[in-house]
Amino acid sequence: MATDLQTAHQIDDTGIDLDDQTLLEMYWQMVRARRLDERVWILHRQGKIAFHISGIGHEGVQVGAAYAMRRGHDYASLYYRDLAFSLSLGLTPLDFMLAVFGKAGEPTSGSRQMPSHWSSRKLGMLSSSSPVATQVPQAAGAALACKLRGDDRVVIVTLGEGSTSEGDFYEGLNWAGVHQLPLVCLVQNNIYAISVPVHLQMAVPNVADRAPMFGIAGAIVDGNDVLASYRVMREAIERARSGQGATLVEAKTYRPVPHSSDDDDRTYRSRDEVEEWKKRDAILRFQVYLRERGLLDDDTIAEIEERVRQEVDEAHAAAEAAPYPPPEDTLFPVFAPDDRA
Ligand SMILES: Cc1ncc(C[n+]2csc(CCOP(=O)(O)OP(=O)(O)O)c2C)c(N)n1
Ligand SMILES: [Mg+2]
Repeated sequence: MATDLQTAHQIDDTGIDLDDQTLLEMYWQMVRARRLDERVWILHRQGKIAFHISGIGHEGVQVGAAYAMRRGHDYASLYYRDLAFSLSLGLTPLDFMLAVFGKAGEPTSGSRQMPSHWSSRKLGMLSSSSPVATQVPQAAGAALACKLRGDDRVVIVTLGEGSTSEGDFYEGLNWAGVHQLPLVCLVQNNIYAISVPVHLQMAVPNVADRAPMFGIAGAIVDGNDVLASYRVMREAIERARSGQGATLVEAKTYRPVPHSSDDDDRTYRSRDEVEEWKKRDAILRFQVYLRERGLLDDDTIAEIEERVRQEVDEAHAAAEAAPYPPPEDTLFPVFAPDDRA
């Protein structure tokens, strides 16, 4: 469902069946991801960590998408912006902090990979690599495995709009169309690939316009509306689960911060543009909605902020105090353990 972003400051809760507790939990997930992310920016500016790639601005679509999944059952193949998505699937703030500090005990690779290369067998998160869009054919392969096994799992794969220029995107979705795979490809269109604006990336107005050429369904959603994102993703996931094939979902959103800690976004976009998008921030919009529903007020907002601050403080302190991996760890793990025994 297309949404006019110029006028969409409200939350579209049409057909949403989430109970009050779940709505508040989703709000907490978004705030937790935001505050954790902000803390990591500070750590970088203090010179305590080497690199950060931020998910700020993308929390609405990611939390909406994660809650649309059967978490712990479906598979997710995520990309570096997906902090809020990963936390919603069960990654902890400490897991992430260990990664940004490069410390021992980091669960995805013992800090062998850069931060934000999410993976967890336990949480159903496929391992990821740095070349963008390689996850799309990998996820299509996982979806084919689900289909061949005859289970009812769905694979959700995410990427940015710039990454849809890669051949892997076309190969993966072509395969998904041919084999009617239980795959949902979620493109988080934040209108920039580092400094390259979307109009230099593609000659059609929407990423989802390409869905018909793969023979799959397409949908566009306002990614700064958490409930609209939830609904569109849930429809796509149920379509996949019921054997009706893949969907290409495009969530329109924005990254109000630089691409990464190594980027100066003032060289390629105006401050006015950034400020304009900040008014459509997903957390603020959800907060207004929850206030109107009587689920939040100043006191409960402050309580949630305090709970989140404590959680971020604890994760930060524990990761900073943790040891670095021993040097010999560089020699392994190179191969996955043989778990057939
Ligand atoms: C194959 C490949 N080419 C280039 C890069 C460098 N690179 C990393 S992120 C990125 C931008 C991707 O933009 P987009 O897909 O829109 O996602 P966003 O960062 O905006 O969320 C680029 C070019 C890479 N990692 N892999
Ligand atoms: Mg982008």
